[in-house]
Amino acid sequence: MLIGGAWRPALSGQTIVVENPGRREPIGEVPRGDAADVDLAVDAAAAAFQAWSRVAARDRGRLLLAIGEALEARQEELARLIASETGNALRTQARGEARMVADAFRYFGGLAGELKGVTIPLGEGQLSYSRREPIGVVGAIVPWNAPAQLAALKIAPAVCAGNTIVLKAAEDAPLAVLMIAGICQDHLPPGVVNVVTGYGKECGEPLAAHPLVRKVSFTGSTAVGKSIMRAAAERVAPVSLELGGKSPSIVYPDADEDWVLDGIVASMRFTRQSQSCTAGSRLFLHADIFDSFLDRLVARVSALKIGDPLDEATDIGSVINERQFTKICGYVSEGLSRAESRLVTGGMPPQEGPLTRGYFAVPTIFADTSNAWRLAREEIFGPVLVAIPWTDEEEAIRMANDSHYGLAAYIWSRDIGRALRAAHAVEAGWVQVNQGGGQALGQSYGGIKESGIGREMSLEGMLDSFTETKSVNVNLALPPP
Ligand code: TXE
Repeated sequence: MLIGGAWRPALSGQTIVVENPGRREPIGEVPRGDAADVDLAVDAAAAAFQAWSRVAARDRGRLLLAIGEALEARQEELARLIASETGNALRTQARGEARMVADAFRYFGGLAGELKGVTIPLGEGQLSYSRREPIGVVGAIVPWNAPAQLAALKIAPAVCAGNTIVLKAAEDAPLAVLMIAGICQDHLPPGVVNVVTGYGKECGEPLAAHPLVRKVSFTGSTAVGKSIMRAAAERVAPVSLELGGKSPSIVYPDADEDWVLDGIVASMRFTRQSQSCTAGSRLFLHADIFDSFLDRLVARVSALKIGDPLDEATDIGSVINERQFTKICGYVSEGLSRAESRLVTGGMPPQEGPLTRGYFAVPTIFADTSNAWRLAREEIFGPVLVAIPWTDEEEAIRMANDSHYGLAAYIWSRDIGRALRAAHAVEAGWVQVNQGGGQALGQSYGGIKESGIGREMSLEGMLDSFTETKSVNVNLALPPP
C-alpha cells in the first residue's frame, strides 16, 4: 500500500492473492489492509493537506500534466495489467481504459486554472466574492470493473482541487491502481495520494466512517452506497455515489438498420462482459421490427470471439470472479426456467472445452421478457440482455422509467424530434442518441434515483464534488481613520 509516500505491508502482515480470472491463476499478492492501516493512511493524508492545499492551483495542475505524460509512456504495461487482473479483453477494453487514465490526469491538470470563484454585486461599499476551497482528506472507494479509470477519475480531480486522498482499491483488481499510485508518487509530495488495499468490510468501511475523512467518493453497488451514505450522515460528510444501473435502450421502428445493431452491441457493453453500470441491458424494441431486428442482432453477437483476455484475437474476456460468474448463471437459469421467455442466443456457459479454464459467460438474449421480472429489474452485471416489445411511445417511456435506477439511456431513431422528446422524458443522468459508446471527459456523468448522487468527469463535477464554496464579504465603506 502507498501510505505517506512509502510502500507498506498491512500492519497485520496479512495478504490477499490477486487472480487472473481468465486463467484462474494467481498473478500477485497485495496487503489485506484494515482499520489500523486506514488510520495511518488518513493521518498521512491529513498531514499532507496543509501544504498541498496552499500550492498554487496552476502548479498542482502542472504536476498532474506530468503524471499524465508518465502514464501515457507506460500505457501498454498498464493495459496488460488491467486485462490480467480484470479479465477485460486487452484489445477491445483494457487499452482504451489505460488511455483514459492518462487523459484524465491531463484533462483535470488543464482545468486547474478554472478553480475560481465569483464576485457578487452587493453595492459600492461591499466587496463580496467566493472562493473554491479544497475540502480536506477525500476517502475514495472504487470497484473492479474499470479499476484504473475509476481511480484516475477520483484521484485527478480531488488532488487538482487541492485535496489529499486515501483511495481503497477493489480486492479483485488492485494492481493497476497501485501502478498509478506509484506514478503519482514520482511526481507529488508524500501523503497527497495514498492507496490502501483490502476487503470492503475490513478496509472500505473504516475509511468511509473515518472522522478525518471530510468527503467520501464511492463507485460500486447500490447496497454498499446506501451504507456509506448512512455512515457519512453521522458526521454530515458529503458523499458522491456512482452506483448501479439497469439502463433502457429504446429502438423506434425507423431504426431497423445495421449501424443500430452495432450500437446496441456497444451500448450493452458485451465486449466487457456487460460489467458496466451504463450497460443498456433492457432493449425496448418496436413490435414492427422486433423479430427481424433480433435475428440480425444475434448474428452480430455470435460473431464476437470469447477467450483469453490477453489474446489479441479476443473480443470478450472473462468475468471478474466466481461469485459474479455464479450470480450471472443464476439469472440465466431463471430466464431459461420461465415458460413465457424465449432464449434467442447464448444460455448457460459451456461445461467443457477451453472456456472452462476461466470465468467465461456467454452473451445471452431473452425475448418477450416482462419488464416486471427480476431479469428486467435487477442489475445482473453480466451479458444478459432482455428484449421487450412496444407499440406506443408513451408505453415505451413508461416501461423505461419503471426502474429504481436512473443512470444511462439510449434512444435510436433518425427522427431527431422524437428522439430528443424521448431523451428528455427518460429518467437518467446520461442519455445517448443514436450511439452506444462510453462516457467522455468533459461531460458531467452520474445517475439519478438509486443510481447515485453527484457528477464526475467534468469541470462541474470537480467543483461540486471536491471543493467547498466559501463566501467572503468585505466592508469597503469604513469611516475615515
Ligand atoms: O460491489 P461492492 P461487488 C454492482 C454490480 C455487481 C454488484 C456486486 O451489480 O454485481 O455490485 O459487486 C468496497 N464499506 N456493481 O460486490 O461490494 C469493495 O471492497 C465500504 C456496480 O464487487 O459495492 C470495493 O472496493 N466499502 C458498480 C467496492 O466497495 C465497501 C461496480 C465495490 O464493491 C463495503 C461494481 C463496505 N461495507 C459493482 N463493501 C458500478 N456502479 O459500476 C464493499 N466495499
